[in-house]
Amino acid sequence: MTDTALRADQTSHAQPAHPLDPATAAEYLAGREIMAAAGLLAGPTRFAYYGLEEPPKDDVLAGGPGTAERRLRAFLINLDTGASTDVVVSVSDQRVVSTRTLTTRTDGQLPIVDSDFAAVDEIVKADPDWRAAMARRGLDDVSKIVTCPITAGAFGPPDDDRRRMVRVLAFVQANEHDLAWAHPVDGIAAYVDLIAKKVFKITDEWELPVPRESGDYDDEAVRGPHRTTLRPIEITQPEGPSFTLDGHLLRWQDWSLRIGFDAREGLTLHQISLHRGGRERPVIYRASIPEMVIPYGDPKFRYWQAYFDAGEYLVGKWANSLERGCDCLGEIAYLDATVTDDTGQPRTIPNAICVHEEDFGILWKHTDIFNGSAQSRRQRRLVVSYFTTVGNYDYGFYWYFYLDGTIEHEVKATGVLFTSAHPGGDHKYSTEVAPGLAAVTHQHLFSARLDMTVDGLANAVEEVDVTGRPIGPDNPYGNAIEQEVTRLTRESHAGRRADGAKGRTWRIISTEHQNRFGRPVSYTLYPESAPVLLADPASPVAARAGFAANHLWVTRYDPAERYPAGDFVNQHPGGAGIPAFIAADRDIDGADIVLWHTFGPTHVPRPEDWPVMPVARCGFTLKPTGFFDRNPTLDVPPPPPAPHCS
Ligand SMILES: [Cu+2]
Repeated sequence: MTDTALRADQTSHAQPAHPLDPATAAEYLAGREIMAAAGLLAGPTRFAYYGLEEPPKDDVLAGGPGTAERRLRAFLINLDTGASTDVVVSVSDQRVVSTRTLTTRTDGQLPIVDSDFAAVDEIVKADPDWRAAMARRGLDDVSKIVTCPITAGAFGPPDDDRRRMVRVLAFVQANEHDLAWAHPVDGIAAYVDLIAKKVFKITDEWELPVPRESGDYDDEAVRGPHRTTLRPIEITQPEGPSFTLDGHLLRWQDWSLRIGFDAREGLTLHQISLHRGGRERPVIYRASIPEMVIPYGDPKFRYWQAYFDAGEYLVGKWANSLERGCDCLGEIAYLDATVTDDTGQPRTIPNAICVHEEDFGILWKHTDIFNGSAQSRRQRRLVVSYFTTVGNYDYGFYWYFYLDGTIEHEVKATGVLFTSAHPGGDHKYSTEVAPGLAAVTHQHLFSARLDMTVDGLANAVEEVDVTGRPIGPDNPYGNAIEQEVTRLTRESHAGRRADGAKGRTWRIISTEHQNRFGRPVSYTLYPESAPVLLADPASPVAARAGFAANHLWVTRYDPAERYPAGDFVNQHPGGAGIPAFIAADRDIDGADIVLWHTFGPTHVPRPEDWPVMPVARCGFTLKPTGFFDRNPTLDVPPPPPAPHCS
């Protein structure tokens, strides 16, 4: 149980070894200097985003000279004027490549910056009307109140007039250890202009008692004494793990992939390939979860509550430092992540990315009734993961790679419910989770961007339904089960919903390579078929979260199309991202295509989710389908030292 020798600090060279390696601290500093020299950082200018601008796919695949150039992208905001600029610099060529000034009214606002949080607390607590409203509720001591700034969305006049703003809710935190989420001050929100640095509106709609019961789950008085009946479980790999990490290149069994990390997207995986018989077979060029929206379903007062955690808050920036034994068990290799603070100074998050191997039960097993052979093999998976905390929630993002070619993505949602005061009686929009404390029904809708390369760039998507057929001349006993295969040929027809009743899946086929049966090699996407966005299609949130209207979209690859809700999500009026991407209705049959998959739970909170929520899982699976000619794991040996398994 020692840290393996694969610690990745050794990989933080100033000069990255590969064009897709994450930006280094030295590169962030160099890029910052270029921006400063160009006069882009004058006054109180802050970095709302700063990250690697990846080279175009064609260049990377061709290994062309363009890949030697390293570019960074920054979103710069002047905190006094609100001037917002999208800048690309070339660190290797020492120049500003492009600058674009946003028209925030139509383009959207840049993400929330770190300093907004502290500023908002001061601004709200200094506002006399807000203080008076708190005093009326018996809350005279504002040092016992915490403020919670929430992105504003875009609701149009008279609700907002397109200024850069947040809406601020309040919670009581009676002492340092108290869990503030247990004590919402309901009915009141302060609307803060982040540029004018003042409260410009207060909505004070009702007063409900502040729920009193403690939610401090680490207080023995709340949780009771720790149970003493759990005996240790230890995972040992006496010969070390079976993977190797060379810089950011990870190899395990037939798999190879590159690990990236971005302040906005979090973990990114690149060039995921399988190697068999001396051949490299690409599967996915790039995989990430570039957006998520969490819309809440109470039509009163907090109708505006919906966060886009990647585009508005940058999920990667809030990544946790993981601890062996607590967060990950066994032989772990960690990679650090480098992001920046809002002045563009690099900040290293130690042990942000966890790589390890897990036993995963039975891979295959059979006791043959005719030849008497009894065989059993163990499944294993390679796990690449990170955890992040965005406000009240914590999310773990896990990518799994299996011996049989399966890829899975799993999100583990945990943390603390967002709370309000329960109005009493049967309230159809929320659950009472503690006396007088409510948690509103909401959704967590993630968007996976899967830039597929199944045996090359020429791919297409087939929708596969499995249906029973009525009794008829060809089906006299009614037992027929038929596959209905529909090719998705254009972007306008590729916005699709899952259908659990039809076992609907989507097959990503190569239009160039066949298996030994002469059929296209493919991978199949298995969705979970949970609800898509439940907000009315005419609602402001639906306009901004166009990606969440369907489980699947397929677009033709364009390096500029990276974010499913658009580049500038904060306060965007709507229509950006997927709806804009598919407007050209490009041909997606036999092309270089990207899949966008919406998944995630519709969360009706349970009392058991309070005061801290046991992990809720969601995700999707990609399985090889005729990608191999037969079960690719026949060569997996029986597990020693248990000869009776063979
Ligand atoms: Cu939830």
